[in-house]
Amino acid sequence: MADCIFCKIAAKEIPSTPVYEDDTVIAFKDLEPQAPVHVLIIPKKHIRSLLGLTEEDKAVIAHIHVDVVGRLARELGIAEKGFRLVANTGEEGGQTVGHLHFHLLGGRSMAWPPG
Ligand code: DGP
Repeated sequence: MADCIFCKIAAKEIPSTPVYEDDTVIAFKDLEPQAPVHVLIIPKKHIRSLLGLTEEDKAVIAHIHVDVVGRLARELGIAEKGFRLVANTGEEGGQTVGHLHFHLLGGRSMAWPPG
């Protein structure tokens, strides 16, 4: 999608610090980290949010959860103590970038409820 910043990151049109990439997914460091480890995991395909998912997206969403999250958590050293995976959705959910992304946060104790 032309004006989507995360599509541009996936296409390498703007720089990022990738920590994982394959044919359908890229993960990169968040520009405004909220924890010692804070990466964003995105499908390369433009999907506006969790509410934009269709049947054809099941494979990439499963891939992210089954293969990518655990692998990254282990590689980034946050698997043992634990981490948080968040998909802010819509205005009241705190979503500011309209391309589906999962925040993987760790390296400190997380509070609940979130702000
Ligand atoms: P959310 O508020 O859930 O939509 O999260 C968007 C996140 O994206 C926020 O933590 C900051 C991050 N972000 C925004 N623009 C960029 C960018 O150009 N590069 C990187 N690496 N992260 C970005």
